Amino acid sequence: MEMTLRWYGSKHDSVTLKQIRQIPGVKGVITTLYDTMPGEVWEEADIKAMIDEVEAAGLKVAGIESVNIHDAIKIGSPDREQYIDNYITTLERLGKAGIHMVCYNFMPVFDWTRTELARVRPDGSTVLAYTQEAVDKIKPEEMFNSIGSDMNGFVMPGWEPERMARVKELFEMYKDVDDEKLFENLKYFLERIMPVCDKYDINMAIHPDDPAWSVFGLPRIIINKENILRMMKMVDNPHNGVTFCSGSYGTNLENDLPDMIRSLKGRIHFAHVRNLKFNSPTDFEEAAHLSSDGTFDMYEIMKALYEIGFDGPIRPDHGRMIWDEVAMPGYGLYDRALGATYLNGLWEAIEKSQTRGL
Ligand code: DNO
Repeated sequence: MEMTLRWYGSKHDSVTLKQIRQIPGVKGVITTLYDTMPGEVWEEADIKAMIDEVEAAGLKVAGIESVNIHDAIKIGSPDREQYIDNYITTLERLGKAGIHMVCYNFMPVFDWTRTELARVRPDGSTVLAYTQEAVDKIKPEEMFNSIGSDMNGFVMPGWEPERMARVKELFEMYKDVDDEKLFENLKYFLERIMPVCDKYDINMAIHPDDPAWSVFGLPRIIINKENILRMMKMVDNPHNGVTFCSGSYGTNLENDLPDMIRSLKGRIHFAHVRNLKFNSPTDFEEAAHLSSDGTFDMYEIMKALYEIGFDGPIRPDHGRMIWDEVAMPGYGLYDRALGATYLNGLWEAIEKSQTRGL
């Protein structure tokens, strides 16, 4: 595996490449052209500038998170052809620039959803949290207003104000899209892009829906083992793979994370590893990465990744806000650096115990 950190670019991130470079074992970043809109073709010059900046800091671009999918593709409207063509051009340019992993999601309207961005934990740190009870009490168009003021002045990915202003309109656009239709549209998209992925060896890594169930009645399909295996089979190409995100699949306590990892052998192209603490099955908060701080057995998750021979980029995921840091919620430096170090420690122990036959 290749340990990385997500970075939003010097214009948007409070964390610098220099700081990332000093986290032991982190050799690369996962980034994106944050100023592009879904559906746009990425300019070659912008891709090059992004790579040059990262390389000048002694790091590499280990993959893109995300090249976002235009709603027309998810809805399956006639104008999707143009947006798929644009996506293919972007992939081609990324492939030519030496990028081989692209993360994306197929969630309608909302990307990841949280009801609190700064819940205080017993140790005084603050974390992102979710309760179904809070979602049930508000209308989708109120979602942004209810958490927007806690973003510490940053624009969070998937929560761009321009997009949130269109929530009502987006719901209307998705009104005829159910789970089956969404699967069908995903299959159509993947079949169209696989040739360019084959040509440039680009691993597509779909991110799970977070939380892993329907929110506000919207269809959500990337939520469990059954659905993800269906997706792997429906476009049976190794470039059609997944981002294994423990914190997203893990929102549903019925998902057996190590078992899911083993069943996806060869198709996990990217891993997000983090822990959650459950107060009830529908009330969870994001804990430190350490197993004992939350609900998941992080050792078993890393061991499953090791055993399937996972060799792609991995990153610690959302961190707690600690040590008075002011940053984008979930994406500060300190707790993610602790997370990377912990995951590296688990990996080293697993690797040495397996190779030395202990
Ligand atoms: C949240 C992230 C998601 C993820 C997208 C992938 O922190 O994990 O926003 O990047 O869903 O497209």
